[in-house]
Amino acid sequence: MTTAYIALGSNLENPGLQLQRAVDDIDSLPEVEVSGCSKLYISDPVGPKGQPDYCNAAVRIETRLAPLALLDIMQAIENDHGRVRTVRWGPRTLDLDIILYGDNIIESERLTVPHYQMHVRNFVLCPILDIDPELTLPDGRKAATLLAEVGTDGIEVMATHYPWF
Ligand code: A4P
Ligand code: MG
Repeated sequence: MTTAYIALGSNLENPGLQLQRAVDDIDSLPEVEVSGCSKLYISDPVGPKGQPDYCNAAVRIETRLAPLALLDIMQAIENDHGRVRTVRWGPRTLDLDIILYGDNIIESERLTVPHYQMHVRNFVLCPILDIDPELTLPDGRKAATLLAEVGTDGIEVMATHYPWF
């Protein structure tokens, strides 16, 4: 089994409920067990201006799926939530990013792990630190140190314990 972290984001069509449904969808996969869930956050959009605020959260999972198989399943859940891919960093009903996959470093055409922006995004670092305050990246950097560098501007807790609604 491998422990992995998935970041969830949504800023369309009732984002908080989209994320809660997505956690349920991930937990109901036969190949995946959710072993931890963060608080629910609201955050200022990074990327194109004029898009709605985001809801963000993260889950820790235990899985036997290989990284690309996990990506395929996460993309299938995104598609189930009506995700349409248009503008890079543009609005979306559901975004599921693989943040960490064990201590693996993966650089392939379809997958970069650790996620290439995780160290500069408080809306990724805050949720994974809810689950694991001592979390360390494969290169030895502590997630808590990265969050202290990035700060917590533009992000607020919406709900503490899952289920959030
Ligand atoms: N891909 C590569 N590595 C990964 C990974 N670790 N996890 C590839 C998931 N996918 C990965 O992603 C494009 C391609 O990235 C995938 O086909 C996969 O093969 P996408 O989800 O289709 O496109 P995207 O999400 O628009 O692009 P990108 O660059 O992944 O955007 P991000 O980084 O996901 O950013 N602001 C706030 N406040 N909160 C947010 O959650 N999210 C974004 C999206 C922008 N601004 C935000 C937020
Ligand atoms: Mg994405």
